[in-house]
Amino acid sequence: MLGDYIEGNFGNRADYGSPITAMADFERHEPTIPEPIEGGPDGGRRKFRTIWISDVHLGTRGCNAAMLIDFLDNVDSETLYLVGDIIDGWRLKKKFYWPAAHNDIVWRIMKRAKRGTRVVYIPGNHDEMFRQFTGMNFGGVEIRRAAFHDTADGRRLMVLHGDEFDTIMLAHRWLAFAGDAAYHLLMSLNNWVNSWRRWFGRPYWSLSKMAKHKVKNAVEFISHYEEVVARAAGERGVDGVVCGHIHTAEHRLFEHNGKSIEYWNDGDWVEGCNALVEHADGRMEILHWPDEVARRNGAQVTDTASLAKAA
Ligand SMILES: [Mn+2]
Repeated sequence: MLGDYIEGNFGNRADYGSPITAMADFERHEPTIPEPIEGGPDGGRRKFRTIWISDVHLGTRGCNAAMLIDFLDNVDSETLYLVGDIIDGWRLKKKFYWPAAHNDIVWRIMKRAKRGTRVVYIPGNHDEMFRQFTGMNFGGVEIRRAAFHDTADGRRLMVLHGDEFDTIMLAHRWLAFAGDAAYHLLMSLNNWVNSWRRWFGRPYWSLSKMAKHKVKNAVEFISHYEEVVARAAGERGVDGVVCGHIHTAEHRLFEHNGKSIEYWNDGDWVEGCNALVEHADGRMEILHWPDEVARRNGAQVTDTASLAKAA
């Protein structure tokens, strides 16, 4: 069919038209939730020098798309780093799940790139299929394996997803996948068992103990991971590192050969809904977006109350 099209009779308008008609299947879908106009009635967007987000997991039910849309509509930056696991290819391969809100997020990011924001996309392990396009540029979105970011106050930070330093990921890919599900199950079972313990006084099953052991292991794993990533940054001679991957937003300081190394993790948009931001002066901060929403709503309520009083 494609051969027919290429070798076909281009003089015949009818023949020429049919493959084009087939192309119309790829319709243009503008965002279902329209983007608010910049600098609109809500006083415009909070401007940052840099924003880092990761572990969005588009294509899964876990992704908190509504919260991320709210974030994107309320902030702006000169540079936006997408620090991996933005699209979850692992889950999409098993089951196709792509709600309108997930499409809206892609639209917002592409529009941002078009408006002039430098967008750097560093694929993670769940979106590793995009790593093959490293060095390329799609609609203003640069694809990189890692990046170096210079802050306004002159610090040099290494930016990467971080699965490169996940020993479980490296040794047993299947275990990383199974371990993730098992961990969540154990966490909920632990809660369940604890409430039963409250009723019966003593546990008749040792699962809670096991769950606690697993949680302790997870805490140790996170701590070890942070140390390994910071050490790698120290060996690279940079002042710090920004990563994602473990869904745990964090800022820690490590020592490497007498030099202080900053560890920053920008969290996730599954449970935490965190972003890492750099202010104009180079100061960095982890934002917990649900807290920001609560603060904003609180402020609005106060405003309405004062307005009511005035009236
Ligand atoms: Mn990851």
